[in-house]
Amino acid sequence: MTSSSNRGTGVADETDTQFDLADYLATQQAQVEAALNQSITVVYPDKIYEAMRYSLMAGGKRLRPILCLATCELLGGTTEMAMPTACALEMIHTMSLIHDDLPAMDNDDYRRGKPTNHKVYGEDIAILAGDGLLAYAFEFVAAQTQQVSAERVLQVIARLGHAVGAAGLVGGQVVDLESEGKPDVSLETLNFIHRHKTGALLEASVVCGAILAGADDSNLVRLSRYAQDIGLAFQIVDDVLDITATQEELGKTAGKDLQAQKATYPSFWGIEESRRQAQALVTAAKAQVEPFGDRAKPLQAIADYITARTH
Ligand code: GRG
Repeated sequence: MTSSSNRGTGVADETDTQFDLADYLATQQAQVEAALNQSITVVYPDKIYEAMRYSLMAGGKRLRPILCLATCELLGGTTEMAMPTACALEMIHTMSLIHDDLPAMDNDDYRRGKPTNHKVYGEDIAILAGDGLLAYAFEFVAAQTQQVSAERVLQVIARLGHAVGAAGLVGGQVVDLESEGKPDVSLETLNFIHRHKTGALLEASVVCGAILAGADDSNLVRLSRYAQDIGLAFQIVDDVLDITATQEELGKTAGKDLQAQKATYPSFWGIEESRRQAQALVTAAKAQVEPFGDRAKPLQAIADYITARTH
């Protein structure tokens, strides 16, 4: 029987129990860590594989893989179907962090509580470690995905490419670099930067999970809206934390935005209004997935976690 709360999504309610996010995240993180750990082995030339593993296995919340797994499962797919894509998303995210930290970009010394890749391996190897992870991410999806039709795998690969390139992360990073130090960056430009630099991969995480499970168009639209909202909320909270959290909490240099004279959401709205705007986006995101009923609880709890997080 389909309850009134999930009518139209094609997904039936299964549970009505309290959802324990901490437990869910710990379980999913452990599975992702294990899969990532197996994804890359060190062979000749050792240095590049070690550099790739150094950043990939340096911790991190694993939010993108978890979103992918949660969305695939929401629509009746399995962890096995989504894990290669989940790992690829983390490889892409990690490579973007390595390149973002380079002296030519954001120039940072710490990431995930450790010295950045170029501080350990040098700039040349750090660039190549990023390149290696990016290329391997696509190979990994194509070669490792099982129990999913070739057509869906192809759609996932296209979607990932779109999120990474000039229409996504790369485009967002370019506008971010161009805006640095400028006093007149508009809110529209700031939104463009973050919808691309941060939002595109978060959206791809959700959408790829949905594609793997065979989502229809209306569910893809609904889930995509959910992801866009949490993506922007995530960045607003990131900007607030850059001001309010310590380096120990963040695992990276705090106060970086002010130092680099970057336009941020708090610079437009102040801290309290930024928190309010992030909360409003999270509320909207949760409403998008409400029609899925209890099976949307992981996605709703992850949305709440985005505003509650301290790092
Ligand atoms: C993708 C080809 C290619 C090039 C990279 C450098 C660059 C182009 C883009 C920058 C992308 C970037 C670093 C965006 C910031 C996203 C963000 C908010 C990162 C922090 O994410 P968390 O908090 O980090 O999920 P953890 O460490 O928990 O995974």
